[in-house]
Amino acid sequence: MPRYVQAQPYAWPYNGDLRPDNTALIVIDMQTDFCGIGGYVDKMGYDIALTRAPIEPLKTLLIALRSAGFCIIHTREGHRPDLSDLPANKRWRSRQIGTDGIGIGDAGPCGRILVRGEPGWDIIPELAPLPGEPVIDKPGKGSFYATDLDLLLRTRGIHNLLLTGITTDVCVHTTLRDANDRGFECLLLSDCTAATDPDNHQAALNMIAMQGGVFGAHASSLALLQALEMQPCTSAV
Ligand code: C5J
Repeated sequence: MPRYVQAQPYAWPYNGDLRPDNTALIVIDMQTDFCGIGGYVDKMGYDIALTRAPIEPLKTLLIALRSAGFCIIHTREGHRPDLSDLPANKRWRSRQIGTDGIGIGDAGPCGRILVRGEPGWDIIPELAPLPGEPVIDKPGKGSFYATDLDLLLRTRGIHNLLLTGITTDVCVHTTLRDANDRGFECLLLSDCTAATDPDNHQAALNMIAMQGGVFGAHASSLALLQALEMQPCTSAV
């Protein structure tokens, strides 16, 4: 039985029962559009050093959890090339930042922003999914909306989710809240997530821990690996 994770505000999960057959790692939207040069976040004028910060901790975490046989699921936010799954509100809102009126679906430095098949939409090479790891293509911020993620998790008997990726305050939090409502125990790994605004990242962590852990818990990836009695290792063996 693994030791408890020293999570805020309480040990997680309540029974300490974290196993490859009941726990999945979800890596959310580690796409060029959110953390690469010329991607959507870069084009909006945010500092991509912030959204790139989870890359190294995630690489280490993936090596450990893959070698232990945990279920790894990746997500990508994006839309069909004909934009038939891009709601008008999402499109016009995305066009409000900057002076060029360019937003989701429009041409940017890495191709059409958040459009499936475009260079900016794909997952960054450093964190590329391995063959057999499911990739959920989602049109929304949440990973459950209009996807088969819930079905995949329940079919595998997953009860616990380790949430990582970007951005903490948007797609990660939307997924966390929805997962919690669906009955999944959620642990967000704080160093494996990031936001375009560090205060929002911290606020997103605070929101998880309020009311005694209303949405779940958060901890560092190191605390998780220690609780699983795994050594952090920076290269695959
Ligand atoms: C955003 C995301 N921020 N992956 N998407 O629009 O958080």
